[in-house]
Amino acid sequence: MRCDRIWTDARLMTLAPGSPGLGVVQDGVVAAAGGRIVYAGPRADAPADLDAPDRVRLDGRWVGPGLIDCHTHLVYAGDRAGEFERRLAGATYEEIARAGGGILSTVRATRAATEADLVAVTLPRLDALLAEGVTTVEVKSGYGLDRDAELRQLRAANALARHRPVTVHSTYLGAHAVPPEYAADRDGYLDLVCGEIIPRVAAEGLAGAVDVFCERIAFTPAEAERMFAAAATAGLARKVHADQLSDGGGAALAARHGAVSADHLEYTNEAGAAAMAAAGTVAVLLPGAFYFLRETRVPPVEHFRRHGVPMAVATDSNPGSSPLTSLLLAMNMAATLFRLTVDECLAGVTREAARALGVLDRVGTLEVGKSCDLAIWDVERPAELVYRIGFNPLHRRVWRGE
Ligand code: DI6
Ligand code: FE
Repeated sequence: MRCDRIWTDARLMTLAPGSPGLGVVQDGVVAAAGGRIVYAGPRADAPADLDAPDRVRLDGRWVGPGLIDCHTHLVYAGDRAGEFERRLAGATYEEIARAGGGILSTVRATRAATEADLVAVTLPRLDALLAEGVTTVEVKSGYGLDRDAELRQLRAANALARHRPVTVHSTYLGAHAVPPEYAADRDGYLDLVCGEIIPRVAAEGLAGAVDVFCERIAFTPAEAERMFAAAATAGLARKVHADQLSDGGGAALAARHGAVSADHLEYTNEAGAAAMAAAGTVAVLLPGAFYFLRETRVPPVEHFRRHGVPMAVATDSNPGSSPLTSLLLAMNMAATLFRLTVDECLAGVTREAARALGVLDRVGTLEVGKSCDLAIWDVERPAELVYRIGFNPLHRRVWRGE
């Protein structure tokens, strides 16, 4: 079998569904043709005629799927370091948000930026993720809030893939906050989002999903339902920022609307977890926000396990509640703060993150037919990727076979 490139002498974590743990292969080979995996498995089982002009010996290094950051707000302008200082002096995140700071302060800066400005300020953040082996990233809008600024933010997100070798999935989060000009007319804002922006985002192919921040300081479940109905009509997937600061029934809401994921979930109750399991909704855990807001209530990981809810882990990279651009550190926090196992963390930034984006058929595991997106690690054991803090053992990142 003729292919483009073969990696040999590798230890694999295939993450293939059905294989136990990480799907480890001790003496493994990966072969790529046309950017896709044509073989990943034991050397002993490889096709005898496997051949390629380019053979890379990995000297026993570990090879896993490229990492997937399935929840970020990477595109924004301005910064919130001053707000951080106010929080250090005693103000709370909710107080700052209610006083017109928080998300709305980033909205002011983002509205003033051009698409090119947004791309330029985002690339260093994206590069930090890529340097740790990220090959797929989700990016939400939600800092424009008016039609043109939201569309601009989504265009900037999609443009990132023209500047760097990475797959970008964008999500429309018009329901991040009520914009100031609609403060006295929430229904008017929903009319704009549902009647105009969601159909336009779908028609122009600017995003594949709609997300709603369902919370006391953001949107009610009834408001979220309106937006999910519009998203479904437009053929877009649904996602929810659910139960982050209070139990608003967000997990059950996500399940009822067939959401691909519900994210945060610190305050989710057991019925919500059961509903998610039945609906196949992925729990996206965001320990960076938990850490940075100094939350004390941890997501109900035990309920997710018991009911069989798939768990992903992401950075939630954003200027207000999680200024984090390290998926390796997110894994360490998921283990240390939420008590996820090493295998759960590693599956959470690969296979389950792909599931949370609805793209498990294309990425997230080392399986034939998938995009050849690899992270090659200089570690002795996969556990080191979760255990170390502030250390980057990436040897090489491969995106679509290159
Ligand atoms: N939940 C969060 O933690 C972020 N957005 C959201 O819906 C916060 C975003 C920000 O503070 O800028
Ligand atoms: Fe978020």
